[in-house]
Amino acid sequence: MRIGITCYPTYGGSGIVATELGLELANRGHEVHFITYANPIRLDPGTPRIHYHEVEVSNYPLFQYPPYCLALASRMAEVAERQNLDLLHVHYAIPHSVSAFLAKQMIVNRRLPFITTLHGTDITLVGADRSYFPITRFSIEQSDGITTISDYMKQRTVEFFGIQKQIHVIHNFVNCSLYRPQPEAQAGRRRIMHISNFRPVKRVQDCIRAFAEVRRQVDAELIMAGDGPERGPAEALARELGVEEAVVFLGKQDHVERLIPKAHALHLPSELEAFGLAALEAMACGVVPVSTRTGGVPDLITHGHDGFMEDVGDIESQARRLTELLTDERLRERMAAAARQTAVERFATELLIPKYEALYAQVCEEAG
Ligand code: GMT
Repeated sequence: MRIGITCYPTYGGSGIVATELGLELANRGHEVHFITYANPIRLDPGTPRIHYHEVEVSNYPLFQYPPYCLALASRMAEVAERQNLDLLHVHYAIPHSVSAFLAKQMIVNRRLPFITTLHGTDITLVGADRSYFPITRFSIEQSDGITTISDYMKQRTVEFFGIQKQIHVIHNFVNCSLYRPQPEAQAGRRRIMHISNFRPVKRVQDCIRAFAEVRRQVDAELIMAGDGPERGPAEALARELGVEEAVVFLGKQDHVERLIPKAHALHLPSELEAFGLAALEAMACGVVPVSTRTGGVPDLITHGHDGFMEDVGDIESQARRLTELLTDERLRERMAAAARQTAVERFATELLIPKYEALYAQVCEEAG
């Protein structure tokens, strides 16, 4: 098939999933056209059957806000015509599904179906905002196919937006050949890792507070990968709690599959996670996640078996779990093996990409 994919190309889980999906589809022989404002991260130029079409947004003195949504719609329609795309698949509802809807209307001589994948904050935060609620609901309803990444997200979308159409749950996936355990990388000090875009919803300061508790018993280090508005306050807190020597802020990272296997535990203390892709990537690497019991995380983690889930803000319990993992080698090894097994048996790319392919075939057939 010839598939157009649109996502937020910079750092963020939805863009990562969209990019990995495009790469996997291309591996399986499909022709994939990314239509975005920048080359997606994790996408190496020159990958066979992958094409990138940049959306240029020109400014004009009248525009206080340049209309990216319209430039994107124009580019989608143009690429769809020129490349004879079978469908568009947009990730993150706003504004991508609105642009796809417009592009579909612009194609006159045939039908161009589009699929919207809902990832999290597009529903829980942005879409819930009064100014975006009606257009979000409209564009989801107009989609020819709707998918989301966890049962929680499906329920939330139905309850909050009253969507009548079928919503397919296709969980996030991981390439288990790329993300794999590397015991030799774990040499040296005990290591906790956090990976996120450092937005308030990630509660990164809880990582620092829990780590300060862990440090009372274990000579561990904390690796903070990613960047965003909460990085400064987290750095200040590390200084305030006297643990700054043991906390490393790496900034944005492109190849987390090389980084994660170095850790002995992953800490994800988010307020809300629609799924928790970083936890899945860690599990595939045999790194046990300590997360919060929130949103779609229970779709992924079985508490006490392949990871731990504690209440949001319960730093004491989170620190206790992290300490257990760093000090009890048999527990860590048992849970690491179970985490890897969960990733391989339930969330491997080979299991989940065919679900997208089946949906593509279905919406194209329905479009005639
Ligand atoms: O918050 C992020 O990590 C970014 C955000 C996004 O939409 O780009 O991620 C969401 O999508 C990921 C991939 O499907 C999910 O694994 C994350 O749980 C979800 N984030 C939130 O719900 C906060």
